[in-house]
Amino acid sequence: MSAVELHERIPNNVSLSSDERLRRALEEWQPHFLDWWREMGPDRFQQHEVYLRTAMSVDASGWAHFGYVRMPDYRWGIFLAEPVPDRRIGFGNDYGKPVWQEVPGEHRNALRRLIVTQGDTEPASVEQQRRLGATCPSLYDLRNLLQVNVEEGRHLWAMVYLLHTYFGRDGREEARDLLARRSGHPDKPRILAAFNQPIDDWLSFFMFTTFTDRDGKYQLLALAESGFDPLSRTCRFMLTEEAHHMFVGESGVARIVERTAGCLRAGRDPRADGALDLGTIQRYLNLWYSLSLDLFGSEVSTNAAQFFGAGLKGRPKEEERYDDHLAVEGTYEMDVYEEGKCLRRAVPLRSAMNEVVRDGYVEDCQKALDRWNRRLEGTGAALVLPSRRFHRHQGTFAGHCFDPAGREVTREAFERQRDAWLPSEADRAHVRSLMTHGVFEPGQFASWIAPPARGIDHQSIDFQYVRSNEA
Ligand code: BYC
Repeated sequence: MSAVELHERIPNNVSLSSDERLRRALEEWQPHFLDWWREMGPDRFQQHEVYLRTAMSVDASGWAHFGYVRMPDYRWGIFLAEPVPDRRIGFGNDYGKPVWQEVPGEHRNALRRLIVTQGDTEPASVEQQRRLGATCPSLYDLRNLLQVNVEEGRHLWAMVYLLHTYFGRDGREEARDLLARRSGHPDKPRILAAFNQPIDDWLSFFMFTTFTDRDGKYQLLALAESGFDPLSRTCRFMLTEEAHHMFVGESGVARIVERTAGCLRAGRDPRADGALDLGTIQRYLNLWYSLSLDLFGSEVSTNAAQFFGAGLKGRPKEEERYDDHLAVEGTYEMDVYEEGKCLRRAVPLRSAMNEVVRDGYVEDCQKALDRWNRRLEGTGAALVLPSRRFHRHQGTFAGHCFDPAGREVTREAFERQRDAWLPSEADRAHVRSLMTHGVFEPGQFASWIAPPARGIDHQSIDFQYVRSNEA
């Protein structure tokens, strides 16, 4: 294992200093990244000192270092998890053969596409969230937002490293394009639909980091299984950072719910108390959960079958959870929309891989909801996950309308009920009215969110997590 080169212009543990061409190519990309960061990264706080964690090594313990950093000085670097000795391909047609250290020619296009799609989501999310700082509910939350943002920047570096190292000129072009597309832009949008949606309030941010970052976790787990070892090692390290993003989302919604529950228990109207009502929370949940379900692709997918067969993208925890790693013969039961109705049918397993991964995700989301609902005990109210058929734009249910319980409805009925099921203009206006300004006093919190149980890195809740550099 090569040592961590922390003091290089690009911190890394991939021996960049011994590969002159690659180092130069990445150093050429770096100023473009910084330009993009200045233009599209977090608005307003670039000169502030932020109490951030920075990756310093890839050891399971103690890889993170906390300290004040101005975001443009953040040490974005290239970190791969330790190689697993004698690692073998864990699934698909090449099952049991040694993993690849170079890109096999026949899989080049498919791998490039997977890496570009993954890479595209990282800067997209930074773009989506760029204006949130100004309306933060506390310094603690502002710091968490900015932490998530710098780490998404690092995840972009991770994918750009793979593109530059293994895909030659095409890879360098793709790396440039990753900085050229823009979330929500009519002519040069980001690749996946959820990453073109605006995130302009904190309820959306916490729902996004709960549900969309959780898709990230599942996709990274699937790519961590890849027979292309550099991709696997890159994703394994990214997963260590992803956990904090989901914590930010899930604990953020939990704190909102706690505040709402407090009002309900006291017999007060949350809205009148400057908190969020449960209906609005449910509608935002419905939106971000359904958008995130789309990110798993079609239920029946030849792409997914090809990725699995080729050994490029497996199932999360392939070795621990499954016995049959070839998946040539089995079938998978799922709901599909065929012959004008929903029916359950057995789909050849390889073609069902997107649904297999989505099923794990749905189960995981339900656990997050159960934790939120514990905060609502005694109020008689609860949040629910809508049916996976509801409000879908990819896959078998796209183009058909379902209510949140999963019953098919006409388009007219859906449109009539839309404001009861998805955030309405009035909801958005209400949410915005609660979030007109930021709360920048240490230890103070906006009226619509409870304080967290504890601070970051053993610091107190009223710690100055972000400070202007004159302070
Ligand atoms: N939007 O067989 P299909 C994260 C396209 S999040 C738009 O259904 P496939 C993060 C698809 O590209 C994780 N287009 O799907 C989170 C294909 O296009 P072509 C990101 C979509 O290919 C928060 C066509 O529909 N990582 O890390 O099996 C913050 C039919 O394809 C969508 C990855 O996604 C959509 N939702 O699966 C920051 C992993 N869905 O070929 C970061 C890499 C499908 O007809 N990507 N399409 O032009 C993949 O594994 C696959 O591309 C997908 C789609 C799972 C996304």
